[in-house]
Amino acid sequence: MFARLTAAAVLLGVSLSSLASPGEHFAFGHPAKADQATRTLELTLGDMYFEPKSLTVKEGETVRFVLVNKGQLLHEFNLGDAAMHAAHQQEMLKMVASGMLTSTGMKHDGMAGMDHGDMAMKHDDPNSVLVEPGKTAELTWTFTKATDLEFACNIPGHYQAGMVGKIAIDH
Ligand SMILES: [Cu+2]
Repeated sequence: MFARLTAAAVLLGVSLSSLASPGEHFAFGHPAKADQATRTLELTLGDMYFEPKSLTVKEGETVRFVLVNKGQLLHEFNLGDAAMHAAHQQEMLKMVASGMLTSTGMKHDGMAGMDHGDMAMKHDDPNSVLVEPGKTAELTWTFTKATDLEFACNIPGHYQAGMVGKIAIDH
């Protein structure tokens, strides 16, 4: 009985942490509106690379990232530290295993009928955006604190194949 309750609590915790609200704040900053950005940076996402490979931003700066996928595969642009990326890779593995995430896109069929438990599988983290092949997506972020940040693609195997870059934050 105790084990079952603990398992339920763990599941609930996962579910809640995945239901990030748009106003959510992270240790290194928070999402912002595109028109609040003071700089636009364009990045190319390709099959297993980012170009450029590293970025420098200023502490307090709001950057609008324009993400152009020139590859044949679905890619992600995700802001976080190495531990956050490792955790997100586990979530994405589950999405692939469930058939919700394919190599070229996200399945939207059946999403409307999801019950609360399935909501944990939704890819809606405010620090992340998926970019389908040939498409462009945007993410605007305010960097509030200098940390060891990386931008990464956490689709299974991509980070390990080289889809990760460093973000240096100037004071
Ligand atoms: Cu990728």
